[in-house]
Amino acid sequence: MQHSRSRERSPLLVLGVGGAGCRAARALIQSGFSGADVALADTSVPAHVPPLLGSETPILLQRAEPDEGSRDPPVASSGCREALQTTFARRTTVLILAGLGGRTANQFSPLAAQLAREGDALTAAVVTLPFSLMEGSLRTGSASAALSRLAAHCHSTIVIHHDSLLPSPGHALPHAALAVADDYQRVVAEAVSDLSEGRARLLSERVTGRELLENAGLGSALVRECIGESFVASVTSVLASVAEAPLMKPGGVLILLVRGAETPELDELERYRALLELRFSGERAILGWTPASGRSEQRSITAMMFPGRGPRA
Ligand SMILES: Nc1nc2c(ncn2[C@@H]2O[C@H](COP(=O)(O)OP(=O)(O)OP(=O)(O)O)[C@@H](O)[C@H]2O)c(=O)[nH]1
Ligand SMILES: [Mg+2]
Repeated sequence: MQHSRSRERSPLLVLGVGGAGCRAARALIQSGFSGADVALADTSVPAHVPPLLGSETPILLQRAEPDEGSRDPPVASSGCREALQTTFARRTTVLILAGLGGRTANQFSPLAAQLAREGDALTAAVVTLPFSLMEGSLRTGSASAALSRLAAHCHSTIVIHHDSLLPSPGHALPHAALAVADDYQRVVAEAVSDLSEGRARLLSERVTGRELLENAGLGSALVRECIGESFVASVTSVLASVAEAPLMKPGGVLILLVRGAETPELDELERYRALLELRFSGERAILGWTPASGRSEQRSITAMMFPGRGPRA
């Protein structure tokens, strides 16, 4: 199993779990994301994956005994637990990516979260939930059971619902929606890492991105590309979609993270903050941005909605 490696560890580890999770983790790196180590955990070693920067740690997940259904809690071999623990050692943040619904993702992402958290890392996950019509109720049901187990261990868990990306409910062609979901997962993972590593500048004083993630709980995300459109206009329309969904309760947090804005736009957004605070009084709405960097300069807004538990938890 994995043992200490000679090169220096990054405090941030991105862990892909299962087929879709591993693909998402690789896509993140391919998009130019840096400043993190990447580990790919799956029950089989992919046959011909081209090596990527030589910086990925493969972790072979093994079940200790055959499992019949997928609803049982994971029974992992001790070697596989050890491999995860070794990979998590001395990390300050572990970000788990997975497509819930798969047997591997369902079983091992909650375990990975548990071990990361026991290792004292800020533990966050960005996961997808299956298409309910196309993938069936068995898969959807097992995915939501896995989500509960996962969220119980994570400081923050952000869900991307595949269903919400279909042009209409029951739409028969999920391929385009899958591509959108891939993109969402990458953008949201970048936003989470910007928050956890202090790269995102928040317009709300007295709170850091890390503190937000430590208390966020379970939420969902919305990504909006801003092509040829002002950010304030986009923020306004994102807010309208958020307001339509009666999601936010007192104690909830809404984080809007803007990427790719120019300085005058940021000034405009800063002025917009007062309005935002008024609109969401009682809840915490936090606007922030990620300063321009070498990596993807896609103009986008990521809205992360953590509803909170309301007055009576
Ligand atoms: N966005 C996106 N989601 C995917 C993709 N492939 C699979 N998924 C989703 O992820 C879920 C899990 O699929 P996999 O990751 O292949 O499954 P696994 O975790 O490897 O589990 P097993 O292979 O069954 O052991 C599926 O139910 C889909 O909802 C993909 O390419 N993009
Ligand atoms: Mg698989």
